[in-house]
Amino acid sequence: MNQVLNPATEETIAELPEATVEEADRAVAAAKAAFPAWRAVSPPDRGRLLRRLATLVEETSEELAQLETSNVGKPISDSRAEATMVADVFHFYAGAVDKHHGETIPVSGGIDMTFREPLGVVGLITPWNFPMNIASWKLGPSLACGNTVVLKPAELTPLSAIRLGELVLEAGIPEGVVNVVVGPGRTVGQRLVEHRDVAKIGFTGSTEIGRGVMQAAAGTIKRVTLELGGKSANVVFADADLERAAASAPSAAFGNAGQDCCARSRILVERSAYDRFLDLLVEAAGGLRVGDPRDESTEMGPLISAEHRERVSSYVNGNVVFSGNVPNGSGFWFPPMLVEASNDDRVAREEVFGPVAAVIPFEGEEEAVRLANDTPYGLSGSIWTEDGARALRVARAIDSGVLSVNSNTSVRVSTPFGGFKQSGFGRELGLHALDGYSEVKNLYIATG
Ligand code: TXE
Repeated sequence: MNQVLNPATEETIAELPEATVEEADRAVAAAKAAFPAWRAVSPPDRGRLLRRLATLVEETSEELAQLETSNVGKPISDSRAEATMVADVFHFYAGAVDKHHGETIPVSGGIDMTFREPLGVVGLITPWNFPMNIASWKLGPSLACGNTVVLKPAELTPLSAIRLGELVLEAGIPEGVVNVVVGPGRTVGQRLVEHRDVAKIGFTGSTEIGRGVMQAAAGTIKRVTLELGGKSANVVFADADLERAAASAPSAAFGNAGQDCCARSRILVERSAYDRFLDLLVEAAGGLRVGDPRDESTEMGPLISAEHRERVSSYVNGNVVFSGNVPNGSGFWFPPMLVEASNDDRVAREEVFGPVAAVIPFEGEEEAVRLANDTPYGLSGSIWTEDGARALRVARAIDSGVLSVNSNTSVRVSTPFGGFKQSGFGRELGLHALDGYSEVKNLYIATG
């Protein structure tokens, strides 16, 4: 039995049987059987079903948000925003179904055209940090392209995926099109990656497991999209609006208790503004409200598990310039922390996945770019400056899939999201995601 906990109280909120490899096989078989009929549904009708799903998510959004908060420990205001995003994602892909199409290409002797074909059965493997959001980012384009799905949520946070699976059926999407299998990664997840009837794996999780997924996928030349870890830089130049940059830096590093692949966990600050910025940053971090995730004003909740807290605490050494307060008693609490560091320190090199951010000085634009790029990751990042030309120069020079200027946001429904380097490859969200869930077929017709 899988005991599902509320990380803010350590109470068991659900007990679920763990799926076996045989059940994973049955889910794949169901998805395979459902595929011919699902791919044959006309694009406007597929769009209509996705739109109905989006509307159902809207109608169920409070329930979904409460479920996510109790299972992940994230503040209710965040969960509500995430539920809204799930609906928006399904609305977006409902509208995209008939806008992702082929082309005709001028050739001699005939006519050449391309088609976008679905892949077949896709395996979607999701992590515990944004369970329902990340599930929707993969479900939306998978279904829009005409694939059928086996979704395997993380063991710690399966509840919203199960509820989404129910809503899929309620929306009228036929049985077998979406199958949710709750089971361990090393058995059920691994089985999906190796299964010969699974055409593609859409994976979000750690770089370490992602590496194994890529290796295991080689056996069947499976397509993979990997959205992996990050160690994103928040680059603050001396000419920036320091107040704004400092006010936004704590939530960029400590949002979701730092369990965010886009966390700006390396705060790079130009030396000439370093002392002033650090004062502002510490003051802003002190204002962060850590506590009961059900409270509307809470900005940071607990970590996901005791084991994870142990791992996060191993990163704390060096010069801690700020450590916040956390509630007493049960719950996997860990205080937000700012540590002065060099980019060579472990806290600046590895993904902590907790509320511990490194503050690192730099000297000038060249060093800023060098430090920002001195990491195996390349997922996200920010540049704060009032100089527009510099913002563009630095943005082009940083090897990262997603960047923002004078903002710490990373994810929007309509824009591509994904990594460079060891943060993975393939893009989620926007129209780009559709490329990852379809195959291009080229057809030539001789007319001579
Ligand atoms: O990730 P895992 P976890 C990072 C972060 C975190 C660490 C561990 O550093 O501390 O990963 O988190 C499934 N074959 N990120 O344990 O282990 C697993 O069941 C197939 C970064 O959640 O990578 C789960 O469903 N699947 C991150 C999913 O993979 C397997 C998000 C992710 O698990 C498998 C989360 C296998 N052999 C964690 N083994 C981000 N980039 O957002 C496990 N899984």
